[in-house]
Amino acid sequence: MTTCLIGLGGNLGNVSQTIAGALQSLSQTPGVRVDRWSSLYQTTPVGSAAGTEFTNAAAQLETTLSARELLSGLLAVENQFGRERNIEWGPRTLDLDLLFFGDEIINDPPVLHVPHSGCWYRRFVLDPLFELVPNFVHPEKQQTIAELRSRLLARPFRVDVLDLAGSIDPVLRAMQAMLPESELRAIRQPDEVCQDDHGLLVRLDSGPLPPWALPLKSRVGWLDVSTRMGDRQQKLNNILRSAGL
Ligand code: PH2
Ligand code: MG
Ligand code: MG
Repeated sequence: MTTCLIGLGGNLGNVSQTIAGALQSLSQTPGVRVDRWSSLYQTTPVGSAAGTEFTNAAAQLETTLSARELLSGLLAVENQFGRERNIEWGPRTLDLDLLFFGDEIINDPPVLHVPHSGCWYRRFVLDPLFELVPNFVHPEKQQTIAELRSRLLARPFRVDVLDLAGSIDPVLRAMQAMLPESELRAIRQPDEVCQDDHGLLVRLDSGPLPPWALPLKSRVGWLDVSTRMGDRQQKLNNILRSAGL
């Protein structure tokens, strides 16, 4: 048996009814038991194509399935509730994300990444999780859900952006002007990284890391958003919005 945590969300149709129905369907999936679920959260849509306000929740499951089998089960329930996949990060009736599969770290691209890559800095994930499992330790970040969430609540909200190409300043200046509650800094050398763990450390570009940056890879808060979505400003905007700014 493996204890799993999933995120539930949607912003099309009657989402609270859909989420209740999805939990019911999951509990009827062979090899899956739904143990606990959080209350529903109304959340700010993250992503330029995401549409209107979302409803989000989290649930704790026990399963005898493998992570891959469970993922197929989640997909089947998404389809049952009319999920369509035409716009990336677009509006949806139901999204079921496998956040944690026990304390396993699984990278089986393109579909299976556990822990879910965005779960450690998104309030729409951490708020419902905090209600269920505040002391659960994120196996990669080595911080509890409560610790990860409290970083998002701190003000000013600090984000260190790894700037390997030395070109991020204009983006940071533009974002900073719009978001006085945040403190955005470009990091070009390891000694510029703050030693405490209160902020997020993110990377917005792609390519190999230079030797000086390799030690940062193991740091709590590391985020590589290099391969997904449009331009850097949009990426940073998504991170700030999903952190609750
Ligand atoms: N899911 C997305 C994109 N944006 N925004 C909120 N508030 N909640 C979500 O679940 C969500 C989102 C892609 O899965
Ligand atoms: Mg999702
Ligand atoms: Mg999903």
